[in-house]
Amino acid sequence: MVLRIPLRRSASFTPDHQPGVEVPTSTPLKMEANVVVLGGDSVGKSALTVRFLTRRFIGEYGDMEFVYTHTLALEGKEILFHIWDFPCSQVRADESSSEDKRIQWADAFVLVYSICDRASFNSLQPKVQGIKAAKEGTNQDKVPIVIVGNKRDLHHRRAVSSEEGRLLALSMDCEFYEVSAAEAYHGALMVFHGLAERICESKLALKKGMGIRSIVKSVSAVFARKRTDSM
Ligand SMILES: Nc1nc2c(ncn2[C@@H]2O[C@H](COP(=O)(O)OP(=O)(O)OP(=O)(O)O)[C@@H](O)[C@H]2O)c(=O)[nH]1
Ligand SMILES: [Mg+2]
Repeated sequence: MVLRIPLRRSASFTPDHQPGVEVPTSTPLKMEANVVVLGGDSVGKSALTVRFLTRRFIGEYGDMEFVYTHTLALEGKEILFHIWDFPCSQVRADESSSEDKRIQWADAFVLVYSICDRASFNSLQPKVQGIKAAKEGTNQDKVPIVIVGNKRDLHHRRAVSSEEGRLLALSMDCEFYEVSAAEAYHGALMVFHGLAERICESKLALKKGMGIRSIVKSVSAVFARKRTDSM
């Protein structure tokens, strides 16, 4: 079931949950994550999102902005995605801080380029750097990011090789997929599956980090107590 919620410009960007946190329900393996789909003009952000949600390719998507809600089952876990898809034209029209607000809102990112559009590919590296810089110092050191080369069916117009896409993702510690939203559902499913796995990994790393931090804290407290006792 897909829920469509058109956003108003004045919508609050404040996240209503902690990043990738388990939802406290009777089923403990439920998680929730805010996902933003970013990328250049007409690279297929909406096509990819709608393909994942409905399994369909409609062809034209207009320039509406939506937050979709969708649940994905993954190896005994359920991930509730809130997926924010907005047209590239709006990023240009809005004040420059709007993309920063979307980045703050998100726990995970899908970055799309078109394999026929080199400029859309070139724009991704600074975007990944911007996301990582924005999340630095938060409890989200390992940000789940998937890079997607879309329009794979248009191989006669290819301007970016698969190897370049793969290398970029590798160098930025991101997941990589090359897909055709127009041709198949499977690619879109793989993208969000891969993202869900990254979200789980990031959550695990966060738990481990918190575990180590609390051990260090207790050991430091013991030593501090010993020092005061011996004074
Ligand atoms: N051949 C082909 N066309 C695609 C594919 N994905 C999207 N398109 C087409 O590319 C155009 C743009 O797709 P959108 O999904 O609207 O692109 P977008 O990135 O959401 O664009 P904005 O929201 O305007 O920034 C549409 O005409 C789609 O039909 C694909 O995999 N293959
Ligand atoms: Mg769109």
